[in-house]
Amino acid sequence: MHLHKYEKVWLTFGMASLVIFLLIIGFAAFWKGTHPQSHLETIDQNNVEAHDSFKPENLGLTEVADGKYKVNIVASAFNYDFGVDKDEKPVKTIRVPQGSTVLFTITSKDVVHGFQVAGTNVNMMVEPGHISRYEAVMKNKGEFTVVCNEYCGIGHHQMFGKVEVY
Ligand SMILES: [Cu+2]
Repeated sequence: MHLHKYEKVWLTFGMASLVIFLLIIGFAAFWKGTHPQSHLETIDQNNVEAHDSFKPENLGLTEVADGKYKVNIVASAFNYDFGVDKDEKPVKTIRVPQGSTVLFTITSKDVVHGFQVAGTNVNMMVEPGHISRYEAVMKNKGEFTVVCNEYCGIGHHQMFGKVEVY
């Protein structure tokens, strides 16, 4: 089989870059122990309440300092648990002022879920046995829908919530 000179050059370049990239990933993962940031913290998925952040009374929105908030959430099929309000009703909307910094901390009790606040930078994979965190500055006013973007079963489309920036 005859290969044109430029074709050979291009093939060699392609193969060589593939090998180089695989070596870099292998080195980072196996020698350096580099993993996605949000996967550093592990948790027992069958006993998430044992972790301070996921105790029922600590779920939902808390103001930690002026303009700084944290939101703790437990995801499960097919619900986001943002805690309960003062009437013991499940919270579905998180309200924060514009410009505030919000740290979202979330874990899953069962299967892989997603946590995306559509229209913002918040977009996490939520894995059982791991804690996912993401801190975001809520720059824009509006109502943002929280959606699960990892197909998690029959009621997947029922997993939602809302973040309201006022
Ligand atoms: Cu889902």
